[in-house]
Amino acid sequence: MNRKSFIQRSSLGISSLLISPSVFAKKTIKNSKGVASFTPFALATWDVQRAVSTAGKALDQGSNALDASIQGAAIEEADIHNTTVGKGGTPDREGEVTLDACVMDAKGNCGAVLAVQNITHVAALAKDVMEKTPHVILAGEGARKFALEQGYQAENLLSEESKKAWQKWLKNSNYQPEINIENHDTIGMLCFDQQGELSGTCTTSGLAYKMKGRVGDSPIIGSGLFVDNSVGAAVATGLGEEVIKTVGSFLIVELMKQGKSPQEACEIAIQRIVEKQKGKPDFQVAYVATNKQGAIGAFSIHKGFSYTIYKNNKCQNIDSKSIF
Ligand code: SD4
Repeated sequence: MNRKSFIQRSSLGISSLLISPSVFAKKTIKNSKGVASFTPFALATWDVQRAVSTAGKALDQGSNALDASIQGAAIEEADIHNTTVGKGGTPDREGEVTLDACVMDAKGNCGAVLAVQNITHVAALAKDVMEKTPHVILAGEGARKFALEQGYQAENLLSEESKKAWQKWLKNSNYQPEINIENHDTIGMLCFDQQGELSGTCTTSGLAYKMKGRVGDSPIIGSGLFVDNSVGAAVATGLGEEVIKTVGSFLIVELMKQGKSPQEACEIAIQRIVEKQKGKPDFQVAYVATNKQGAIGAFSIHKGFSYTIYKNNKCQNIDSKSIF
């Protein structure tokens, strides 16, 4: 550790102890590298307790925040019954499942994949783009080709369940954003590790029955996810078009940087979307955020959004506050 990061870490530790002693309860414990050990936690959009516990337990065992968030997200990506993420995801209106994901680490590095077909673990693929290419984003066929070169297996992502639902939808082909139903279950996962570092992952099959080629906020750094390790991190779920227009996750982290709590920052970011609408919006957007002191905020336009947190061996799903 260089002197600057030592000083930053030391001063962070002192001020954080004053703010939230429980988060830093293990501060005196040293890990194998002799570095002060923070109490880790994992946090995600929606009721995904298996995924969040997986990430949280990995953090308890010393995993770094980025790997833990990807490991947690992978649980949902592999779950064929989760029709909003990974394998079994809801297809576009042409019947093809295309996945979006991004990751961002504590150093501010990021990677993303857009509209990828046939690859289940797109969060891990986004990390590979970040680490193994000179780029930040790979889209479509290029992302798929890169995945295959890296040894990922090509798989059919369209489950029988999702195929049947799509065939039913085709009868009317009625496209309307829905509130809180299955088409709003993007997994955004934020992790804080024993080294006191924050990272995050966002993974989704995007809106159900989207136009072919449509990409939402989830893989867009600053919209679906943003991490600033000196401040905090935020993730989004819901109608991506509205999140992109307000660069929601970046906005929340910047508001925290200016002194807002995670809760205040999430509320302002939701307000920013709602104030542009005439009346009550007929779509959902929700955010979850954390700061470096471990304070958590969540807010949504409509009722029905919840988030999950794992800390100190306890996993809980909590209903978010909302405007309506
Ligand atoms: C998108 N934000 O593609 C995503 C959708 C979502 O659960 O949250 N789905 O716009």
